[in-house]
Amino acid sequence: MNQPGRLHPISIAIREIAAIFGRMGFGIAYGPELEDDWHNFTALNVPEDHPARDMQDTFWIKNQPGEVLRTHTSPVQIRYMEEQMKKGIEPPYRIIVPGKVFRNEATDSTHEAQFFQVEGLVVGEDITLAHLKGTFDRFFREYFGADIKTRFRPSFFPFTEPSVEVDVWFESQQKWLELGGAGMVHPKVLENAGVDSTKYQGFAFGPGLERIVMIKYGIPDARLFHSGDIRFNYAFDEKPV
Ligand code: 2U9
Repeated sequence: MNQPGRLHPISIAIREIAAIFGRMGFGIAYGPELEDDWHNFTALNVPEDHPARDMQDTFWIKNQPGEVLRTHTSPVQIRYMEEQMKKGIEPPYRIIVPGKVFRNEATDSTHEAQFFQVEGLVVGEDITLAHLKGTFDRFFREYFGADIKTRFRPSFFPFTEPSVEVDVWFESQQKWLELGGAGMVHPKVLENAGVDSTKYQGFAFGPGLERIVMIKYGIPDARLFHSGDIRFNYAFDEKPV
């Protein structure tokens, strides 16, 4: 029997998330999955001896020193700022960056060696952590429903200062779930991308996509996303492609 195709739930989520951020004035940016050391690590203030660079965490390319499968989508924001500044286009910038990322680690029900992130970046004058809080509240309310609330806990990332973990309260389950990190872009990172950090500030965020989609639909195992079983796709979208 001929069955029409269906969108993968990751594709559905990226479209929904892009639409929500689109209504808040965000554009969308893409970049290469094969990255160089500068865009994946150095420009993002990840030092030479940081464990993230370790062989255990990063897929390096054989006989190609300095080339990596990107470990996050953050290098795309660096490329975006570099390109805008080269063209003489100053902030404000507002982008989200959905894309596949790679980690050299053992897989289980909540970890895959490849997964998706939706990162975001806002750069402008007088941008504060309050703008980040407002943006997250609005996004999660639209994606999960009006009865959620968000809270920030202090955290650390080399590329943001201060850094926060973002929790979302689910009224129906009466619990907080950790949904990703965020923070104010480190001034060194703005400078590395050619942006004047004395004039502009920014916030950035980097949740993993599978976790958000698993919570929305109650999906029990992250490995289902990349199983290649077409019946999985039929569970999420009524409309043929
Ligand atoms: C630029 C500056 C700052 C992106 C960010 C996170 C916080 C974060 C991890 C969460 C779990 C990745 O999926 S994960 O392993 N990331 O929490 N990412 S802020 O910050 C940026 C990005 C680009 C130029």
